[in-house]
Amino acid sequence: MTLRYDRIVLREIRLPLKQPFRISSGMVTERRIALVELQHPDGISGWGECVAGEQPNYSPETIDTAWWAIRTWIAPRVRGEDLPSPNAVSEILERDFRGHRMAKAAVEMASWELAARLEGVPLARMLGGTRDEIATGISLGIQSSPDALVELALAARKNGYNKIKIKIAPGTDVEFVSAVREALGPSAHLAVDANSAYTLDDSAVLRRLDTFNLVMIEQPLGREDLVRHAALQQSLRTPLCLDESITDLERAQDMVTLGSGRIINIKPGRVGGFASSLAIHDYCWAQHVPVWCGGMLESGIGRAHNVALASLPNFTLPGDLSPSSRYWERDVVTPEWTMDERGMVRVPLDAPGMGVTVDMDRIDNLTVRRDVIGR
Ligand code: OSB
Ligand code: MG
Repeated sequence: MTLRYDRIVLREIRLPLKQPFRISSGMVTERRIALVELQHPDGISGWGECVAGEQPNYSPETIDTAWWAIRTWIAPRVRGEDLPSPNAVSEILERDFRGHRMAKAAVEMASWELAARLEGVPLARMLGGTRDEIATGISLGIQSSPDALVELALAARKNGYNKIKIKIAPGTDVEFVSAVREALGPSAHLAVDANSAYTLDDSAVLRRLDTFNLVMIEQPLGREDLVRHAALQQSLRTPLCLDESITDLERAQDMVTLGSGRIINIKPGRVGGFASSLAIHDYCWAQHVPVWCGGMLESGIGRAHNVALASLPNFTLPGDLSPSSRYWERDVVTPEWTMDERGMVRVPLDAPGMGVTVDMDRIDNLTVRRDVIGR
């Protein structure tokens, strides 16, 4: 069956987080999530989730700019066309529109999900995934004290998480990381993520962080600043991992050329979708640069896409793929996402598409706005 959608339903749902999540540039207590449903003429739907936040503090996009971009340019551009493959979606959108990667990704990833359903194959397999379970890490938000953070880190280890990532910012860094390292011992896989909160003037602090044997320091400097990241990487033993800075394949190539980092956090929403993620994955694999799949506090729909992507062979580091119950009282898919005592999440391989079912009653209850493109 050809890939085609004549009707696109955009919905905004609101999902309160069990615990507020604080990063260096802002705090989230409730996720406002835009969901994309692409409807094939035969009654089959493909689902996508937009990862843009409410505020432009992680990237310039927000849910409201993405909503506007999807309904005004992106959805009308690809709706009602016979598409030879989901790759055509990213080709068209990249050629015709600049930026708006999270908006494009929501539609592009839904196109892959729809294509997988139409072909009757699991999304993970369609993307080229080879694993049937993914090692999972946790990303712990900024806490009020080192003791509070230590308590969460100990609980995370007890739950089986394979990596603990600590959000840091100037003033909540060395003391906090040191306390967790002390409590968890020298062999625990610890990482930090600054979300661009530092500059090269903070090199004294960054050198202290270099002494904790961290598996990586994620995005210490500005999101567009590959040059200064390269200078910093030169002065540190710890690998730098880039998140915000990698918006497409070219930026990944620039990172390698300049030496701005040694690891990439691939978030498909950030790079425009799956085609771009696959290109970055393949390039990094050839360059011996390990990648892992980051999270954006997704609902069970976005998580399904992330889990499918993380099943590819060069995703060799644990992903930020916490189970549904870490974020939500109740998720929007069945079954909910779970993690076993070894900190592994199973890749659904016995159903076509993303492998979980969208709970339409739950979605309807949570929907605060809706827009339909097409008839
Ligand atoms: O930098 O990885 C990040 C959440 C919101 C914005 C940026 C980031 C994050 C996370 C959350 O770290 C990870 C998760 O989804 O559990
Ligand atoms: Mg990050």
